[in-house]
Amino acid sequence: MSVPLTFSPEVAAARAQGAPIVALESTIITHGMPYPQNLDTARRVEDTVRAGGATPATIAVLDGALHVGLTPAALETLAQARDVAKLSRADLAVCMATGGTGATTVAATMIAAHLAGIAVFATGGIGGVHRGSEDSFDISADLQELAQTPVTVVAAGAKAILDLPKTLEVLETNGVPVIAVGHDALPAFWSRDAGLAAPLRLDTPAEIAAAHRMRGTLGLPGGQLVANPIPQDAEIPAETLAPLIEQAEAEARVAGITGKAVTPHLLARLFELTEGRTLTANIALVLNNAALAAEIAREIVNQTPK
Ligand code: PSU
Ligand code: MN
Repeated sequence: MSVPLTFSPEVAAARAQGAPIVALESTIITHGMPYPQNLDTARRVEDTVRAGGATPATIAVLDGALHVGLTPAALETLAQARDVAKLSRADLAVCMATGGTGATTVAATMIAAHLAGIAVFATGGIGGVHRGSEDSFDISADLQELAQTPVTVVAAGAKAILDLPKTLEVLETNGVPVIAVGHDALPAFWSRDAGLAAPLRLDTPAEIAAAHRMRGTLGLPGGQLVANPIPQDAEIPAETLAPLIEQAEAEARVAGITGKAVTPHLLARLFELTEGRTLTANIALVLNNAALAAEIAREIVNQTPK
């Protein structure tokens, strides 16, 4: 049985030509940003990929079908939908088998991208090891996915709401290269510098593409995490955010919020506590990542012998 993927006309055309494609996730649309900024951002991210010479493929499950590339109408419907499921590796098959609708996280988007032969994926920030994980065991399935699925994920580092040193340790244990772009420090989503050294540094899309291809040549499973610092004029310094993150975390603990609800809850609370500054920064960094991902996707196509 072949894998049931539904391609948008734009993505189908790019595949037929062997043109560069960039996968995009949909949880950031349904659970990461409020309407209407989510729809506006999703469209601008797609346009940024196109302006960079690649084709955007936003991924989601609609009525049981795994879509790779959404039509403008489907994107709009998803951005306005309520109670959409948040799909990670564990949930994807159940949602499809039961005709459900759901947004894909980094993990589920990587699975779909790989099935569709897409090498590069742009997002905001990956999930990771949550603070207090020694008690909650809350470690995002995104980390396991990076260990096993060969897709290069461009993010602005890991979200500052996470335990970043532990997140780096888990990635290292699982053989995932964490590559900061043009920068020695690990970027922390809303801030350019997490106060930690990045394990690896590369300075050009061509080098990142070559490293992606070399992993394939070596037969190594898993992808790469490309940590692209937020543009300077959009960043919120880590010191400004630290006390607000502590507050949001403490409130979530008291309210008994656990599991998949944690990340969306913290993002929404930080939006309130910063009067929208985290959202403005989030939009800027996603656009920045989409532009870099398009360049990497083009390099991979250029470097691959015909
Ligand atoms: N990046 C954002 N906002 C988000 C996410 C990423 O800017 O909402 C989503 C991604 O889909 C990521 C998920 O995979 O949060 C992680 O969720 P969890 O910690 O439950 O694994
Ligand atoms: Mn989690």
